[in-house]
Amino acid sequence: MGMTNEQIARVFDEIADMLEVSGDDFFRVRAYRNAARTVRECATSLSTMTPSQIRELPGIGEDLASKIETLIKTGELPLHRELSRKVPPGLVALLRVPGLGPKRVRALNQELGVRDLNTLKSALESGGIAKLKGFGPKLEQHLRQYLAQLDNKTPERLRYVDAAAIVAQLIGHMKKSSAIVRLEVAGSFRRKKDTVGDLDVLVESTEPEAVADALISFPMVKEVVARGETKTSVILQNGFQIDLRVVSRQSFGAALIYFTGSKAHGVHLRRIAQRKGLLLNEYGLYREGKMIAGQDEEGIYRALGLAWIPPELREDRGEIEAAELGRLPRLLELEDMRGDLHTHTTWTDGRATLEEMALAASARGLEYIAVTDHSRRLAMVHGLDPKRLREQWREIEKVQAKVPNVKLLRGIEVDIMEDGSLDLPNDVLAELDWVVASVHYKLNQAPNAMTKRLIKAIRNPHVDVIGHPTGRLINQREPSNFDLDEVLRVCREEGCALEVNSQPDRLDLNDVACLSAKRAGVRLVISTDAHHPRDFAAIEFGVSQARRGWIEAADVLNTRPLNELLRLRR
Ligand code: DGT
Ligand code: CA
Ligand code: CA
Ligand code: ZN
Repeated sequence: MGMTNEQIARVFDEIADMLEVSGDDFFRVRAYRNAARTVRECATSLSTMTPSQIRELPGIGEDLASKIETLIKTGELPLHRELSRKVPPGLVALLRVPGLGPKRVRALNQELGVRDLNTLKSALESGGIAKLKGFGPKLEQHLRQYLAQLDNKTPERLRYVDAAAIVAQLIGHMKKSSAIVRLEVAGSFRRKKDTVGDLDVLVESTEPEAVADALISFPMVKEVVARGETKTSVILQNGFQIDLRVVSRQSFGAALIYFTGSKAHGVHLRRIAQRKGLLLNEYGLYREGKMIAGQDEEGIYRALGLAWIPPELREDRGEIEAAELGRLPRLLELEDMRGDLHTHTTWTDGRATLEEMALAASARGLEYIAVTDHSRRLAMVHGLDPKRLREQWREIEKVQAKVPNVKLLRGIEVDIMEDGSLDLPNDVLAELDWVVASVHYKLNQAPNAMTKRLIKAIRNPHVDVIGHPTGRLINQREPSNFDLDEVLRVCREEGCALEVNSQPDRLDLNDVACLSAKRAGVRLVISTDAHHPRDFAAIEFGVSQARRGWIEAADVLNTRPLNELLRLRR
């Protein structure tokens, strides 16, 4: 089975919490807390240690050692399971409320029936708390303020990448439950939206109780907000919500369509069903009360006269009409990407050398990368002036000899100045294989000025692509305002491309702008803006946004082999 030290430590911590709330012996609670700390701080993975080595760990006696062995072997512990059944999870969460220790939590539970944050709130409203032994008006006031402040925190939508990290952990946890036949994360996450409001998890199972238990025991869960027969909702420590629904095999496809959404897509599908005299809901597709499809998505779309629609397209932006006519786009795939045309190195603000980046590109099977460090305007990161740029070309030559299978293009990410001129002279730009031009300062110019600024850069014949065109940073900075249609028109006229920057907090252009670019006949470049070898993996996020924007391989320059790419340059 194998568990990480952190996972083992968490089980011990949870046992300590639950023992504490149920009023267990102080020394026993402390023994589990100490064990959790020992395990967490142990530099070797306990799963690889012999039983006698485990017994030698400080504070780990015979009893704890055999519990660790059971955990490693089976992934769980009878004591933990038993306590989880007895102690409501919301009660443990109350331990973390400032001012509430185990004694007070127990008193609240026994005297006032408080089980979690919600019931604590009701108890405060009905005013019984101040009268409890060991409480008082001051603590009551304190708790009120604390809960009010929790309410005011509107949780932000998570970046897709952060949701993906939670999903990976959730799947790792849930797959330990044998009750789960199939699990899909639906909702905006499956549609690969750039931000995700909450997770909608669908599970096929005949044991909904066991599936709900599995979710509730997910270590990141802070609070259970709803638990019904087939639906359970929890809130994680970071405020993010997970909605779980358990469905039967025969309805799985119908539920998947319904909960993948978008809502607009679902409403449109139901209208089509009605037109055909059918009824579509989250359980299936019915004709005169008889189910004619429901187990899989394809069958339902087919019965509606539609081709199966990739989740990224399900926004009711014309995909249903296209599916009816058999004219869905053949969406870009990750494997179509042949090169990366925006990368940085330690010559400016990258955190890996040119050689490390080239080797990483080679390991990922890229055919070419453009080395596009910053220009001199970005003095903070030692942007390149013409002299240092020429020095970099000598290093490119050397590294190219060592890494022959990835073509290294001499490039630059040149700054677009406030008036639209570029930060390096044209004769220098003319010597480069690839020029990205980007705005990095004064992003909040008036729309007219920004449109002019971009257009002037686009009109420069040496510019191949505009980098991160709107400058937005998800949850941090709004996109700059400009006339996108006008910019697209000039891009088309000049043959200048626009970038889809794949960094998880940029995703710029976004999905909708990708679609506008395609309709305007403007080519895209999908790049990672990698500052480190591990950043190359971010290409996945750029490709997802492009897919949401109906982009096909032919719309993207760096799906082309190198010779074709260079021929297509202006
Ligand atoms: P999010 O969570 O804000 O990022 O976006 P979604 O799309 O995941 O929305 P969510 O979690 O509220 O609901 C998941 C899916 O469930 C949604 O995409 C479509 C379906 N759904 C939810 N509420 C309704 C509704 O009132 N009518 C219909 N037809 N579908 C709904
Ligand atoms: Ca959702
Ligand atoms: Ca939801
Ligand atoms: Zn940049």
